Amino acid sequence: MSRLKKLWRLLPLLAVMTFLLTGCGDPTLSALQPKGPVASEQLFLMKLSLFIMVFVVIVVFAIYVYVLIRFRKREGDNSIPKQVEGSHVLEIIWTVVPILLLLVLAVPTVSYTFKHSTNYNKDKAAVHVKVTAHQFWWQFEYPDLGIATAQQLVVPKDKIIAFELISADVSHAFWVPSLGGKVDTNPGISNTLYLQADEIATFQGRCTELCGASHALMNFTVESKSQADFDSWVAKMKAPATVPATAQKGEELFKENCMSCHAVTANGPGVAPNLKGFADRDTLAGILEHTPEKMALWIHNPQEQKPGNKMPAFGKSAGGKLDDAQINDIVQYLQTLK
Ligand code: HEC
Ligand SMILES: [Cu+2]
Repeated sequence: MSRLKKLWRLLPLLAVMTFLLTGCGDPTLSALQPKGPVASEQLFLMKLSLFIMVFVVIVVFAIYVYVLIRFRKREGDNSIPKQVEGSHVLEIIWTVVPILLLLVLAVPTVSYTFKHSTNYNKDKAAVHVKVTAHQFWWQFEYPDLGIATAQQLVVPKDKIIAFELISADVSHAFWVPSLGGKVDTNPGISNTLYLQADEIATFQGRCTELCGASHALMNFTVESKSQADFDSWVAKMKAPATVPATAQKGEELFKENCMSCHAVTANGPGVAPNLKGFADRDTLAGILEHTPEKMALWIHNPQEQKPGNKMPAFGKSAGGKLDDAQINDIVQYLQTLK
């Protein structure tokens, strides 16, 4: 078989690899497509170390191949090659070159590490957000603004967002690949982090510490807005909700069944996601589509959607006490929570 034909047989493998590797680039969930200064600087460090490593591999292999060919044993040649043991010149070269490469790597790495751990939590110009991780949802409080939301963090573009991160139960980790990070959230110890978004967009976030049955479903989103849109979002969160007459039956049922955990005011107690502004969110529980059908499915039996979460089932067939009509009334009410 000709060499070309053999190579040809590798084509399907190459095609599969291309598909797999190009799949790594969801632009809302990729550290390789940074959308803010912290993520860009972290990507720069990744590239720098990668380039240095590739450079070393290429140089070492080139010398290796050259020496193999140039100094190979030729037929009839029985002479002993020149001995270089203890050569000062060689030893200095292979000591100094790695030291220089490590310095090139170390100086920006150390300086960015210190820069990225700057604590902006006392900075008046930054937006302060207290993140509390729960099995399996994220609570975002804005202590200076007196509001709280869940699953969908809203931030103004081009502003430093100073986070204080903590966990209400086990260890989790907070990561928004497009903006930078990540950092652990631990019970009893608060960590800090700052991020900034350069674009008006929605980014995805993940929990990156195995924290229980639904760890892989503990997703959240980050929505960056212009300062004006952010301000009007804050005003909306603070404004009291108006419930239209069509949703009053749902409101009654909500007060009876859900109010013990969920708030619908600017700021909630934090046992469960604050549902003020819920109607304007893009996701439900961080993982489901924000549609009336999925809301009914969630209320019917949240355990089916997110095993092990702390919300009980309400649907009659799942052991709860609400029938489908009642659940639909509640869903109608939820959709008015602007
Ligand atoms: C025992 C406390 C508790 C009660 C009672 C409760 N929930 Fe929940 N609910 C939770 C918790 C905890 C979560 C977060 C689940 C997760 O994602 O891990 C949640 C999540 C939700 C979400 C998704 C919120 C988001 O940010 O996307 C909705 C919607 C919701 N509940 C509606 C209701 C409704 C409607 C009722 C009443 C019929 C209700 N809940 C009763 C604890 C409760
Ligand atoms: Cu987690």
